Amino acid sequence: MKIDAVTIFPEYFAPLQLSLLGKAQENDIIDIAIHNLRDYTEDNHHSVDDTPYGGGAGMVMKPEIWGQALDPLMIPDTDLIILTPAGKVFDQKMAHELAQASHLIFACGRYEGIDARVGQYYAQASFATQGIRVREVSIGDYVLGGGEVAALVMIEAITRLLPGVLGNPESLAEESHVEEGFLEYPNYTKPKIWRDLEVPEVLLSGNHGAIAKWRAEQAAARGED
Ligand code: 6GU
Repeated sequence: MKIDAVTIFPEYFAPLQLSLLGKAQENDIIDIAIHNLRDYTEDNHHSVDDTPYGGGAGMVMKPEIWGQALDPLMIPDTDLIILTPAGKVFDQKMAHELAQASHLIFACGRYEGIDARVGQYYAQASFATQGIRVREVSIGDYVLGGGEVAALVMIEAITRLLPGVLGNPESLAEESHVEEGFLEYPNYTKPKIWRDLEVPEVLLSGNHGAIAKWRAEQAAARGED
């Protein structure tokens, strides 16, 4: 999978070099490129935003600069993800859909967002026929300073679903229960007693049937909260 992210703060993406994501890049399972939006400005001040038509607070990101940055990235079979608190809320189902993609572009807006014509432009039929899709996505019902952290969240959730990214594919299989609406059961490891708190007896029993039943009950009880 190829991933591009366009941002005015490339440094936000430093954590992508860590852990499983760093390994997945070394192993060529994913290819991530971060692009600095300011590199596409042509004025002396490298300005990326301007005042909103119609008035109001805040600034809006200029469409020409986004066009310059995005045009060269727009190859056939691309999902352009525009990060905005007004978008469709990202969930595990969308993570699975996007894990099927061959190329994702994350457009990280700041200020009051990106001029609405940017999404409108790439959603036109001439792009759609090349397999270019546009989605506005939010990661939840709260407001962040910009799309960078949201892009990181999505990249982590999506790429860990790709074959070869997780060290242990069984943890993915077990997780599918979470996605079916069952929440996970509580987990314990050694020691058996920690600060007077004991591991539930059934987990020490070696009775796999009883353990599975207990875990299902616990998971269901967690789901009731
Ligand atoms: Cl994608 N962007 C911003 N600025 N705030 C958000 C968000 C995105 N998702 C939730 N809150």
